[in-house]
Amino acid sequence: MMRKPTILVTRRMPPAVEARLKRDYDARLNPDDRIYSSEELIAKAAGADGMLICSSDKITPEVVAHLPESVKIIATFSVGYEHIDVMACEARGVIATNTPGVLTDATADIAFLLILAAARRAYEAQTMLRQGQWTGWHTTMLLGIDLAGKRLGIFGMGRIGQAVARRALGFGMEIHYHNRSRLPQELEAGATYHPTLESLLQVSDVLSINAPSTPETRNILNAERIALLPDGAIVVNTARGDMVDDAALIGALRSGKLRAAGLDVFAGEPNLNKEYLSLPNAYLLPHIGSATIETRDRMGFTALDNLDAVLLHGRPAPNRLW
Ligand code: 8YV
Repeated sequence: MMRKPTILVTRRMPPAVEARLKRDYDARLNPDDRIYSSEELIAKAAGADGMLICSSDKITPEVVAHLPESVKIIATFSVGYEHIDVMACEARGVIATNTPGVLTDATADIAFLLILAAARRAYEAQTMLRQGQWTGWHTTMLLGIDLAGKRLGIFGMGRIGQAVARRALGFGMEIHYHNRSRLPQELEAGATYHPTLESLLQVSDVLSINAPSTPETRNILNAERIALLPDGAIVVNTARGDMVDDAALIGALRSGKLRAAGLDVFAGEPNLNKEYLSLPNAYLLPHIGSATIETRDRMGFTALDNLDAVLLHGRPAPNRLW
């Protein structure tokens, strides 16, 4: 019988994913879920045919250069792939893959949770109640804003941006977006295209960041661009924290330029800028956009479909990055 290919699995996986890994591969699992250093990644990959990684693993050009020859494919358990130097992989002939499509709805749901929480002051309300400070109802207690009739600006109109737009239509919002290229009319579904981010910001009562993190988008929401937003706007981010200049966002939340923010992602996770913690108008989540039972299984299975194609079936990976 042919030997099972060996996979280095850098993080603990959902049980159903580990079961499939064990069935089809000689899987080097990480039951303690400790994050490996670059040196450990390289050492543990010795003799492995493939790697199943997460966004917490940094696949730098140095790591790629030192990976054993045996590694043919690196499958990341994520749609984002800013942690992988795809060019370095390409140069060495290592296939890199991601998991697009399967976490669209879960992430769009969290974007909406953040929009609602920010608009309706959910953190302040929850805190008041839990701290025993709710002394009774009155007409001006904890007033938020309506979403119906407000303009939602979506920066990055890929799968997740479009799923946020679909939800927003149900809430009676008007959709605007900026994307590298304009969508075909049927996908636009009545949304207004802005050829520049600056133009989008000027009409965004609520801004939702759904773009990928790239060298071009890093720190893109800086003080000058925040100043373009309407006074009292809301900023929501479910994509990557490094697209936001934290000091500028915190300043705008303090000054009242912005009404509120909802953030699921942060620069330098999990070590977010501590100043966010003292802001009552910041609704903060620990990167749970894709954290549902069904979605995490689908992410693992999609990563496995990529590994299977290359290592079990000798076929092209369905979600190859180059
Ligand atoms: C994951 C994500 O939680 O898919 C992504 O890009 O950010 C999240 O779904 C995480 O990155 C898992 O590796």
